[in-house]
Amino acid sequence: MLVLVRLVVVAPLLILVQHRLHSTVCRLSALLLKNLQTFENLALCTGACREEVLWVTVGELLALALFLPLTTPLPLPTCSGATLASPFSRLSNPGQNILLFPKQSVTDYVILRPTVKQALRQLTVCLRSYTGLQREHSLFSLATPGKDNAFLIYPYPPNKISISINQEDLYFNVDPDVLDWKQTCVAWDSKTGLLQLWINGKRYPRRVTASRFPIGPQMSVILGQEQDSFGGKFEAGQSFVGEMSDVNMWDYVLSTKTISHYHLCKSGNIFSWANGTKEIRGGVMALKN
Ligand SMILES: [Ca+2]
Repeated sequence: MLVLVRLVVVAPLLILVQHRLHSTVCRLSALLLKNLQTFENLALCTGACREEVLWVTVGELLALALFLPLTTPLPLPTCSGATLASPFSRLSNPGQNILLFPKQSVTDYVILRPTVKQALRQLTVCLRSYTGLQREHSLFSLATPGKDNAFLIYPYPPNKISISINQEDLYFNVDPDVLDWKQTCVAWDSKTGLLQLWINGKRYPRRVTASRFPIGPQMSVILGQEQDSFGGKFEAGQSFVGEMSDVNMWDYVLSTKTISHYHLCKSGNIFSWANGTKEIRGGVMALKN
């Protein structure tokens, strides 16, 4: 009788448990491999973004522990909620603002107040923008007293962009625009003059500026308009019309690995989109995702 019970009840139970354990170990290995990318994200993320990645990972591990059938793979968690297929088409973290510049004007703009105590020997600026503009326009205008184009990001759609450093204009040929969110990053090092431009994580051929002067520390940073004097003298034909988000500034050069990462969600150390002061002028609207 005991043998029969063992054969009919215990043996199948043991086989089932073994199978489950084996299956779980396999899935755990697969999950860890899949999440190498996630952990890489984690290293780049801070604040709410970091929590989001952590919670999704914890959720997946809990699901495994409870033997939930994972017949379809869980989506790869990201900082922005974007899928890997179109990493730059989605928006920023939930709760962060998008600025809408609704019309061509000289009155709609946003002043940023970066924390800069000494002249910048290095600078990286990243931002996301979404516009249907087919004319030239300012994406990011940083003026210092006496230098209206101390650091200027100025696209000429569809496939050219000018970066100005201390009044020196350098032109980059870039891939033609598509009507979608676009991440633009520019980094400059005053010691070497090395100027780098990335659009959607792709770095274009690097340039070297003649200028080697540090920028600032006094500076006027404006989104939506192009300054021809310190804090003013705008032209409607250079204004930005569209949406902008995730403008961050660093007083050092970000690595290509960080910038080329699909889900850059690192906050700037001298201006952070999440926490920095943004002063809205005119008809600019702050919108949620
Ligand atoms: Ca100017």
